[in-house]
Amino acid sequence: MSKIKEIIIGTNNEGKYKEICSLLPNEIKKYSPKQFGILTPEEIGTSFEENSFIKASYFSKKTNLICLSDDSGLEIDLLKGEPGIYSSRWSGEKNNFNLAIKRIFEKMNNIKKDWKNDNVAKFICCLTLFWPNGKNYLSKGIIKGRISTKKKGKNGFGYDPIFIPDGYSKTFGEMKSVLKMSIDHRFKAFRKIRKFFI
Ligand code: ITT
Repeated sequence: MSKIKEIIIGTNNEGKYKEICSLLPNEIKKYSPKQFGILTPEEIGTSFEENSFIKASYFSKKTNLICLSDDSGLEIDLLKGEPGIYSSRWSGEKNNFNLAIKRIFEKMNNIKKDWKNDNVAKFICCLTLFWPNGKNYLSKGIIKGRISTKKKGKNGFGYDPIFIPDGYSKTFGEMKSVLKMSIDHRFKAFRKIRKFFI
């Protein structure tokens, strides 16, 4: 198997782009959709797998490059899995995560008064590698944890300030990014496709 030497990282989310870049070996040439002026396609799938595949095949076909795409999100048990595949859409057109987090707190408070010590959540990431000849490979990673009652920390992006992974007392937003990136859903999904790069 010949190892991948150049790739388009199929995301327009800066936080995800940075994480994926640091998971990939330094020597691989990395492109972003921004460099080609390509927007993310509409995510019309009904699962992380479908949306991840939609993005990878789209960016690969547009650029004739191998694409690695990411579809991810936060599932909260108390909210029956919401926001799930709509995690990005909950932040609105302007990617306002203060708004998305407020909505989460409101919904959780409405369902249960004291959810502080008793709530379960997980981050999910589905990565798709798509080659211009149509070959593709999907891999999924999950990290379990709980929702913090307050936003904490300024590191990371998106829902990081409210997610506390199992085994830790800090949110992803309070953790050093190298620690988050060595345990999270994206890292777990990446482990299974590392062989294509190294
Ligand atoms: P692309 O489709 O262009 O990749 P997006 O932001 O729309 O960008 P998704 O559809 O996969 O990406 O949405 C996933 C959302 O879930 C994303 O907006 C993040 O805010 C959130 N999310 C995913 N992984 C996260 C992480 O590691 N930390 C915090 N939030 C995360």
